[in-house]
Amino acid sequence: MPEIRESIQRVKFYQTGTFTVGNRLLDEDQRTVQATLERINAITSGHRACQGCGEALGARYAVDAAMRAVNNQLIAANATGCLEVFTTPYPETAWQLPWVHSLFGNAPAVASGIAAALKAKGRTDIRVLAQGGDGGTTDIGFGCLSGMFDRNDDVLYVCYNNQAYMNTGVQRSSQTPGAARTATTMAVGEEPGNTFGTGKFIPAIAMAHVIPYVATASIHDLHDLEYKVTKAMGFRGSRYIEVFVTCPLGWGSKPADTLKVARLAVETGLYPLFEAEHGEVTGVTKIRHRRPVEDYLKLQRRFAHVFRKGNEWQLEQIQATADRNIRKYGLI
Ligand SMILES: Cc1ncc(C[n+]2csc(CCOP(=O)(O)OP(=O)(O)O)c2C)c(N)n1
Ligand code: SF4
Repeated sequence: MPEIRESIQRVKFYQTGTFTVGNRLLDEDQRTVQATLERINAITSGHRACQGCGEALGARYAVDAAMRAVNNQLIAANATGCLEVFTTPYPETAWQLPWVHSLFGNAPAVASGIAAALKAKGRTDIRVLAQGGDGGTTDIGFGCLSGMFDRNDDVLYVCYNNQAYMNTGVQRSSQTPGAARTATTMAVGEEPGNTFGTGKFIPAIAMAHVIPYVATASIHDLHDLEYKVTKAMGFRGSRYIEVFVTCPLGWGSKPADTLKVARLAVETGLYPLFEAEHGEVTGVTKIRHRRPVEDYLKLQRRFAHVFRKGNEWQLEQIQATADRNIRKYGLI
């Protein structure tokens, strides 16, 4: 078991500037990509994401950081889903890099093909990014993703995890948490919302492939997201980053609470932030102020039923999940 270090905390609450964006008052080397002239605006303004969309925010930071890390020599493959739909309503596009729309389930295979073509042409300077939602990544696209990991193809795959199929009207995915209400897991019956004990945690499955780099990130800490994307681009071979992204429409949260909800997912322990290299955890982000899961759940209508009389057991199950993560990843 290697020594597990705490992920570097480059910006603290008491430092100059905000925790999330900008930081123009910080030294240049501490600023986010978005606060520098080097930013490429990979997703430019005018797209059609909902107000407060965490996926749009996460993708903007992730792709710009990847662009900077490889001197803007990047090609992206994008699975069908909200990110693709809100950025490319025909004949418009919000993308400012070479960008390919794949099918819903084959973004990893398309990216692998691009990487193979670049290798055949000897263009090792051009790098490849693939991205998609949790449905495209963990359900229909999982076979292609696992194959890409198995071959260790030179691709960074970024999954924007909003815990359901949002683009088609909020259906359950295998990343939907227990008790969450979706269009296909209604809040009715003895076990309202999604059942417990099902689903997949893809970062752990990615680690099981012993690929060079796996990380989880959240949009409430965009410095950390940029740091992990930049680090990922320093490796050759398959890399996987999963970004926890709030979806106000699907979760029934206020658009203004997008960052707060994401922060609480991490501070409750429900979404652990860590990094892993070659299958071993190498860093975890410790929880600064541990919060009970109620604080996170009460901001989202998809969990409203867990506060109803008789459903206390659901609350307990969710708290047990958070406690297990805290123990397993050593988050405190
Ligand atoms: C083979 C196939 N089945 C179904 C669809 C319809 N479809 C398009 S996007 C989508 C859901 C996308 O969900 P997710 O990948 O989680 O991304 P999100 O929209 O939540 O970002 C579905 C079911 C499709 N395009 N192709
Ligand atoms: S439905 Fe959710 S993921 Fe899709 S654009 Fe709206 S907020 Fe973003």
